[in-house]
Amino acid sequence: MKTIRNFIAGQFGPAEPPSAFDKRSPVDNRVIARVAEASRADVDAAVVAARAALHGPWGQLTLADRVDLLHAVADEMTRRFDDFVAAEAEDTGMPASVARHAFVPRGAANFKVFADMVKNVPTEFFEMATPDGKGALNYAIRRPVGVVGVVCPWNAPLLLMTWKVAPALACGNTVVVKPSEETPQTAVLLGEVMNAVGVPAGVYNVVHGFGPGSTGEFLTTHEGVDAITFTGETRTGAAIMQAAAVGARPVSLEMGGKNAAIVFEDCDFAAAIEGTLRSCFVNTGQVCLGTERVYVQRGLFERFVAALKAGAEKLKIGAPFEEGVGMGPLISQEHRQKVLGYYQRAVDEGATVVTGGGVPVMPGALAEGAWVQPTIWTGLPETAAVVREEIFGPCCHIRPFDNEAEVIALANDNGYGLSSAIWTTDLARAHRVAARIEAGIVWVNSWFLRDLRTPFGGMKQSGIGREGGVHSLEFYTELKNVCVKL
Ligand code: NAD
Ligand code: 6OD
Repeated sequence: MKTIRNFIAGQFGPAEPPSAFDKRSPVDNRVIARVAEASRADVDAAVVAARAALHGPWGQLTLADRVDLLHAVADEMTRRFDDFVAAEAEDTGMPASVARHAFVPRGAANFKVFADMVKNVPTEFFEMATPDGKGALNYAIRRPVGVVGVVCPWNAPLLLMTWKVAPALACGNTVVVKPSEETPQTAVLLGEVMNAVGVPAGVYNVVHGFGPGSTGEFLTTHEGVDAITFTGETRTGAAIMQAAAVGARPVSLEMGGKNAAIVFEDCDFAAAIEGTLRSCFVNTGQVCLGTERVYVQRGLFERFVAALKAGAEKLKIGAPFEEGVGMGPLISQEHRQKVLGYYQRAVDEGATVVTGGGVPVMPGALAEGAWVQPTIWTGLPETAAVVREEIFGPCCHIRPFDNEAEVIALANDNGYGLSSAIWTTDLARAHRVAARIEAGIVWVNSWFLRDLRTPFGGMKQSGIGREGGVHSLEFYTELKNVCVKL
């Protein structure tokens, strides 16, 4: 049985850690690894190592050398592409094609994009008059925030971790990463990459474990952590915000969503179906930006429901490396219980189950995996639990609407505000609706089209702060003004 170890100060922890937990496969529920659980002392050692690197070899590198090293990280990740795909697929059960075409390449791209961005970031400069007539010059410089605690979820582990680690390092910080207990492997592989290309020890550290009373809490309450960046559930984010309040430390929170797709009668029908299918079912619906509420203009409703049903029923459910697989299992048995609980609740609240609603029959050992069927409901009121709450599974509710004002009100009537997709060929309408939707990201005639320079984050209970492009630099640096009297 392999051991997934902590990575502290450039060293991997012992093969037989004093405390460890099982990592099970989502595909068949087998134990695939033992994962070292970091103690408070391990977390302390990681933070001390990160601080030492910040003031030592990492802090002394020129910007150009730092940028070159981060490019080398991306290149080494690309060289070890298959290892990352295998680890990501084994941990999450996602189709290898999703890891291969979307999440792993993005992991490497994050390092290149943010390294290049810090090289080119402009600064402010102001000349000012002074009473003696000689004047003064003001210029702003950016400095790293310090040691950053990075707390990650399990749904796109490498992409979401590097989305934070890459800009943090590019800005000159050092990090202590707490991967999800469900997905420990790619963070450790990244440690191997860091060592291989010569990133100084202590710049990147990984501590495994759980949240409350464990590694997550030890890290976020550690007084040596200068800033915390988190992706995960909204109620976890609230707990982390409280932890960050001690010492008044900055937090960036990327949290849950209950995202709406809005389909107008004048849409490109094929594109709307293809995009909505992806946004509901890719990664088994475990994408924060995914769609769980679909509003379709009445004249198109029946046709749209029938086409989405047909698309969902065509998805091949299977293990990551099976030929043609379109949907994997959920992350765990525990998460499956939660999703199936919502499937039952939908029925209890009077839904019409258009398709799915249960567990697929899987062959052999796969029968033990965390499988669920892609599921579509209609006929529920907006007050129903599956219409209001984030499920994080492969499911959506579809409801008809009559006009623009009505659908804007429906889409906005939710506590979350992460993303939305609008499908229409009327560009004026697209701009009008996009401006009024309460979400941090609005796609028009697409979904999950990502330019890493753009602001990313949620409104309302979906997040605090924006990452992406220069917005990441705002979080990962302190901006200081220098005023020089001439
Ligand atoms: P989660 O909140 O359960 O866990 C996230 C991380 O926080 C894990 O590493 C966990 O161990 C840790 N944690 C839990 N409690 C903690 C505590 N009290 N203190 C410190 N750390 C703690 O989330 P999850 O189930 O891993 O991920 C799914 C959720 O993440 C969904 O709600 C999804 O919408 C959200 N998500 C949001 C985004 C986004 O960008 N907005 C992206 C991906 C996922
Ligand atoms: O593309 C990204 O940068 C990003 N943060 C994606 C989030 C996916 C959520 O599951």
